Amino acid sequence: MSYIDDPAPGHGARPARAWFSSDAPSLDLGGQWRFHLSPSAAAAPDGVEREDFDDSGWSLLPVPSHWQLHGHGSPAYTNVAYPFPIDPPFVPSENPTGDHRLVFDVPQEWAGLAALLRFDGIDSCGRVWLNGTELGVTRGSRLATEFDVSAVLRTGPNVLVVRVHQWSSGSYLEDQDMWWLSGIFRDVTLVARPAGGIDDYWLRADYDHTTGHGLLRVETAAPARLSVPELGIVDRAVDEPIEAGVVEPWSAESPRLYDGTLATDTERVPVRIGFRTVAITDGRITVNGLPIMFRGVNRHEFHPEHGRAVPYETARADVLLMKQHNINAVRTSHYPPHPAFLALCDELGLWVVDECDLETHGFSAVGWERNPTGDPQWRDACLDRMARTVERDKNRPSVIMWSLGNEAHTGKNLADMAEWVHRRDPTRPVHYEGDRACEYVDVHSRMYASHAEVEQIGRAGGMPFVQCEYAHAMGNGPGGLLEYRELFERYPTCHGGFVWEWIDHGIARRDARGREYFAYGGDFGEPIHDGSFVIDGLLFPDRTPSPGLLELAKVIEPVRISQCSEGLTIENHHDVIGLDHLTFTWVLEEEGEPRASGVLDAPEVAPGASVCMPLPQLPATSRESWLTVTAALAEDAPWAAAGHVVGWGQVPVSATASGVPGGKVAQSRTFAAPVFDPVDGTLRELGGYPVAGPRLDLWRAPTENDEPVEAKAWRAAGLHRLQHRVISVEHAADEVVVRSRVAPPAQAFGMFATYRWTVAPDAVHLHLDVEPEGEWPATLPRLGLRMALPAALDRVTWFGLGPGEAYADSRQAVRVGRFSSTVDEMQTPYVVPQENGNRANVRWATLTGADGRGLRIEGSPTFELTARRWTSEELAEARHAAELVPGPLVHLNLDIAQNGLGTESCGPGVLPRYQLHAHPATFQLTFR
Ligand code: IPT
Repeated sequence: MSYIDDPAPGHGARPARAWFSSDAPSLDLGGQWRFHLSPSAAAAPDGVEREDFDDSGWSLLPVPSHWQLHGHGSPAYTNVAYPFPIDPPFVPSENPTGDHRLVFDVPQEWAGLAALLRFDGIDSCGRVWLNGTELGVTRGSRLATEFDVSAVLRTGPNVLVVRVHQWSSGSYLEDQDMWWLSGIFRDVTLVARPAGGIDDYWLRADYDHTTGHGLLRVETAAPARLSVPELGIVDRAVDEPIEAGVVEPWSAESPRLYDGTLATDTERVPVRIGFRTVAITDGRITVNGLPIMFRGVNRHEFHPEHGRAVPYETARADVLLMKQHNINAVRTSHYPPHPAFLALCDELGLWVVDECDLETHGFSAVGWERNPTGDPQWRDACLDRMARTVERDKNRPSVIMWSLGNEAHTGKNLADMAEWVHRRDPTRPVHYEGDRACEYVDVHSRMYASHAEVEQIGRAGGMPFVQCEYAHAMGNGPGGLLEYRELFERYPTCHGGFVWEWIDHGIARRDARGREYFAYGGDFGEPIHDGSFVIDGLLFPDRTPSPGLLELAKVIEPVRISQCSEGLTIENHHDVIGLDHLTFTWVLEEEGEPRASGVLDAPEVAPGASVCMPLPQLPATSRESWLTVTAALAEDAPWAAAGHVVGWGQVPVSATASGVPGGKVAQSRTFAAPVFDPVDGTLRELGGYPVAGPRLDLWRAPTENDEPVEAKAWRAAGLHRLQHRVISVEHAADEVVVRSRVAPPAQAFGMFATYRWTVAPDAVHLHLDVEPEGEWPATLPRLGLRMALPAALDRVTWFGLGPGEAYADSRQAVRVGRFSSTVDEMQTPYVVPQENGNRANVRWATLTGADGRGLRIEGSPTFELTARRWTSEELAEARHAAELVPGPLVHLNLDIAQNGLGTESCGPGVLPRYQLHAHPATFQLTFR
């Protein structure tokens, strides 16, 4: 059997060990390498390993990288399906094979030093030679492999050759839902190993929450000494546990690290120590004695240009963005990340579930027959991957749980992996969602459980429960986050969960017209692909936060401010820390205009506690007024600057705040009389502007959460092609009444819509009555009016919820205020175009041109507003955002309501309370 197909782990490598740096010399071998791609292993050139091989005709390729992102072959995306036959452990002969060559110089100081060559990630299988000598074969794409090169390395020029195969037996174990991308995609480092150095170490820093004491236990290969100056530990032998005295514990909320040094006579290793103890007690996961709540996300490693070759600054940006959006936990779906990411989690504070590089999801297509996790011939590979995960990352305080992998069904090899972890590292619980019966794991885990199921699980109690994936953030959504949070908080054994997923894996490309777009499955001509299912993150591919991330940040905010009988409630939802790092300020706005502001003297609130306090002294107002209270960082934190808002709340403070429209508008202009079509009664001119509509509309460009179920029903019902029959048009002096029936073709159900226009000198008033007839078979995407205005009216100001979009079940992140934007800026650039940009509970809005003139629309009390330069039909038609071309009109939807969003792209649909059904309704708008 070829080494490519061999189901065993790779060979030739040194045993796995901790990832660390030291004062021993090292050489980063990243940079421009010579590269040649062959369509198969058989077609690859002979003799590449020879030092004198002539590679001068080869291309240059940066390392680390994926060759598909540098013009060699192309990326391919599948979620579950293997893009090759299920014929384990064999892979196709058509196996793109990339030869990489580098000549590097080793300085004279290295003479006589032992050394190793470390590869932090090669996808999927690499055969390695140094100076013509074969070192071995790597497998386990997202795991480190180290070869001892002491006998082969020399000072002066050395020739390193790596032959990488896209497919190998390892591919069967790496069926994660992501792009298939190959190559040497993480660092390559030459590391000197001084004799008597610290080859490997395991530093455990326990925290006893009953005494506040820390205890250090250090395992090293060679006798070593530890110094932690801040703790008065100086050059202490580590052969026995070291009592550290009273210490500040490490947590995601307070990531206290003590700097130290682990040393032998020949090597010094800087260590960052975080004291913490993880336990499961009475069905609850505790850290340092306190139960914790995961406000987490699943993070794949992704960059829109570099794929999984994620630059350090990008990894850092991820951690900062997470912290800035109140996220406190990461599941490293579905493989160990670059180790530097975990060091950032230690430093900035995130709970980490570190997942092994293992997924065999494609076997679900054949009823899990011959699934590697149940087949003895794959046992070593499974255990090897687990050991390499644990050994590499064992020193990270942020890692508080190991995960065996993802979607690999259940099997003996998984049970053996769990057993190995339990023996090797009893300090951290084991997670694996696929162990449905919880036979070998320590926590119960589910993915995409509906609210009702979470409720059941929470009620039943027992083991600690996490949703390792939930709230599928594909396209516009997720909806229903608030209701998940309520359940997580209601039941003590519920520990929250991890939203699927952190970022859209869209690959930056330019189309024939030079427009930038983000590619997804199928865009590279892949014969088998899963389309946009790879675009399901809280960040757009360029790391712009989506509305879904803003919603999540608000839902999980650790300080909550709301109304109570005496005034304001402040709740502290941190697990560990108080609120004294926050400054509370308030602002009173009258119809969205600031009237007064001040600092709130908030009392200290312990974690899990709340206080109710009186409102500040406020001046009287007459129009709709809201008090907004904001909790912001009082000082710069390592992850955000002073002033960064952590939580906020609004309290209505005027009689009109219940939604009764605001006060008078200053009228400075006359309003041209409206013009109605004499035959069908539709409005043709409003305020002197040519307009189309308004008329009844039920359609929206389906979201990706609508598509699998709801949108099918909507299309079957014909809601995308309504027809309007004018029943009657009555003209009176200052009134026009149009009665119509609106219905899809081939259906008997319909809706009567009566438009009653009243014309005043300074305004036109519309009173719409809607009356459904017959059996409506499905929910409605929306219920409201659509109309079109000249494109020049593209500046929008509104008083309502904002600044961002909001939907019935995703409405926590917006607040009542006065906002200004433009039609272009009101679009949310979902990678796959779909309904977006809805502004909710709008009391009034103005649409004006450059001259400041335009139209004002008032609700009675409110309406929902979308404005765009294309129609819903054009929006639904486009496959990429760049395809949307502004037309000559601004298209408005003025809605009574829209259906919620839900997460049915993978998970539950819209909760009943947020579903929109055909119902009799009255809707009033005034145009000025
Ligand atoms: C689940 C996978 O674990 C995850 O990797 C991703 O593919 C997600 O689905 C969908 O985006 S598995 C699914 C069968 C619930």
